Amino acid sequence: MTSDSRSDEHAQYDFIVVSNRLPVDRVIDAEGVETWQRSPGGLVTALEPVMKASEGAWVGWAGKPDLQLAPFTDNGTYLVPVPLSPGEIEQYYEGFSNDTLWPLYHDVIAPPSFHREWWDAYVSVNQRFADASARIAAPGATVWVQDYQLQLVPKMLREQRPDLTIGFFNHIPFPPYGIYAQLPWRKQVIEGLLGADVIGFQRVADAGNFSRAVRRLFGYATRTPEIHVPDGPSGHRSVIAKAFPISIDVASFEELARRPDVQARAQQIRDDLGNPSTIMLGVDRLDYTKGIRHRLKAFGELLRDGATKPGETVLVQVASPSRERVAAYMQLRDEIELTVGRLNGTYATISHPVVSYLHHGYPREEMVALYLAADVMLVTALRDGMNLVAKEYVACRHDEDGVLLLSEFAGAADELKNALLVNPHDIDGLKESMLQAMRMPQRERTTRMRALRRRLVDNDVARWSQSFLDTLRHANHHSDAR
Ligand code: GDG
Repeated sequence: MTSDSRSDEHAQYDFIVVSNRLPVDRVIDAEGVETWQRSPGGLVTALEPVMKASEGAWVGWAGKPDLQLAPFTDNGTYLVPVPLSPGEIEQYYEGFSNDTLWPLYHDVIAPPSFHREWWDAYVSVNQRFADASARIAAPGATVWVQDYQLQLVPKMLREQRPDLTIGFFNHIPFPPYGIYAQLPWRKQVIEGLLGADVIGFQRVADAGNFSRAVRRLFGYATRTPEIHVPDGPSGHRSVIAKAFPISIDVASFEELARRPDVQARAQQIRDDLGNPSTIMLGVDRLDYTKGIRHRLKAFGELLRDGATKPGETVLVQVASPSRERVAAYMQLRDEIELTVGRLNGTYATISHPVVSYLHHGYPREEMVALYLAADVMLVTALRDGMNLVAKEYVACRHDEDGVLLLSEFAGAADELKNALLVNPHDIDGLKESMLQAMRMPQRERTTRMRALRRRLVDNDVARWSQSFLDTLRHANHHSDAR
């Protein structure tokens, strides 16, 4: 999709989404002409119907440093690029967002770095996003802010525009107080979030952690899901903190999985791997939260023990490149690639690798073909807000076959109870579950997959955005009535 037209500078919108990244990527074609391509992310798909119905606007960074771009309309949505300098990308994005908040919110699996200059950049970039949103919001508009990079925006917006209805959704976990309390700016972040009318989380436990942090740090009264925030000399506002588990566009994944060319590709993948009895698959951004090392360790031990052998089982691991300028990610890549090299060096034969490791991003069709080719899907995250890969695997398996092995530390485990739930820290347990998955009788595979699919179909991404926005609408009426 390319940009349609430039729009006028004084346009005002009733519905605005604010996220770190705009839903489009800038591409320069062979003739050097600049166009915009819709990024394939879940959020874009989730909000597409809502954006279309409301002729909404989207505020976000265009993904390249120092781009000063005028707002433009793309496919019916008004896009407002927020510029970031190279220094801000380093301090606000790679620094505070991805090296302070990300590890802190994922149970300090990696040590978070706390730097005051990074915080200063986070504050000033959040202010820029808030200002850009306030400028284009019509009186009484609804603004939906997304994710941990922008936690201060709700309060900043409310200060400028008390007429707005403000929602916030946190895509990653919210940690227990004992961990959250490490953050030197713990009070400012919570004050930032409490500027919203509704704060959405992935799991009930995340919403609970947030409400507890509010009680501990501010002593505000809470009555689940409401938090009473003092407002004005004697009154208070009520803020809702509640779980809205995100999902995927189930029908579009299933449609791809039914396409004959995608099915042929799945067969081709199986053939190319030498038609082993079991193909195990991992699909993750290369991130230390995803438990890739744990899964490699367990698989390596199964090979060492002789519980499975090359030619019989192969592990395909797609590790898509991510945050490559952050030190912890460079180190993780080295460790994983060393481990994969050792496993193949020790156990593979010329005709049979034991791990097929792919450090690439792939088109969605190829991902779906991989899901169809995989007998066992490994989702072993040490901590994960939701994990959409688990849901995508289930959506693709219209043949009601395949086994999902799912970490209980991924948000998806709250819903996908018919998966084989695992504690990835327990390597023996992980090995047993892998073997159980490899040997599971057809009938049990079908019973489990059928139940998983029922659950997923009931709760797809349209339902997620609808229920969040319904709650937001209702929350606002509630305050009006006071
Ligand atoms: C955050 C939270 C939460 C991956 N590699 C390729 C590719 N992907 C796609 C997957 C999936 C998405 O990226 C990853 O989503 P996850 O949910 O698994 O994980 P995060 O990126 O960490 O997302 C997470 C999510 O936000 C939503 O709220 O669930 O907990 O951490 O859709 O398929 N897609 C393509 N090629 C790849 O190589 N096309």
